[in-house]
Amino acid sequence: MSQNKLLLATNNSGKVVELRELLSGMNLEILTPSQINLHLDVDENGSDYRENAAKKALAFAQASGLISLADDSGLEVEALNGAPGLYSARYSPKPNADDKDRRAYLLEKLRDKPRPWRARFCATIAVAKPSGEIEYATGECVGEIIGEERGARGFGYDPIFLSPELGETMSEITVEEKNEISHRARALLAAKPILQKIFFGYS
Ligand code: ITT
Repeated sequence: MSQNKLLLATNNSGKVVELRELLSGMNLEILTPSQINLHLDVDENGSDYRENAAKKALAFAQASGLISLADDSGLEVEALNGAPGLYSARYSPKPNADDKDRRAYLLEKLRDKPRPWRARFCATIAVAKPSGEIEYATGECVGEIIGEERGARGFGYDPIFLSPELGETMSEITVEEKNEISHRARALLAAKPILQKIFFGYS
């Protein structure tokens, strides 16, 4: 039934893997933009995660006619006064930089700073209806940046983000383990009542 379709308003395949797993068991049909042939690149020019998440969720909801869930997230490093934060996906002077370039740039910025390099991941989830209604949920995950890459899973800054609880980086653990502790998992947990209310009329 079309009422149970939820579009993931993201072009990041790492987020899709995690969100699919987090939403499994909710009796929703999860769709990605590529599955419905929707190619949208939203200008993330908001002044905080909430504004950017809203822009993405709304743009995808209005373009598709489907209820859409966006995640805007970032890594905040204490010694860099919260950078890269909102600019996490664009944090490199190199044109066409990839995740590895951004990790290298972050480590270069941190090299002379005293350790430990405390950091946190933040996520804001926005759920938008095509009519324009938007609801939000947030989550955080505290950890530490380490000076060398460890592990091969995940995406973004995962190989250099150590979870002190686990003693492993976010790239050394499985998706299921990351989904126990991550900022995105916590935001999604807080978003579940919103989805339940929208799709099934209860929370
Ligand atoms: P969409 O906007 O299409 O969802 P994006 O990658 O551009 O994809 P954001 O604008 O929210 O997403 O940027 C978030 C960036 O923060 C992301 O590209 C990573 O560099 C970093 N990040 C966020 N969550 C992360 C996680 O769980 N693990 C590692 N890095 C993460």
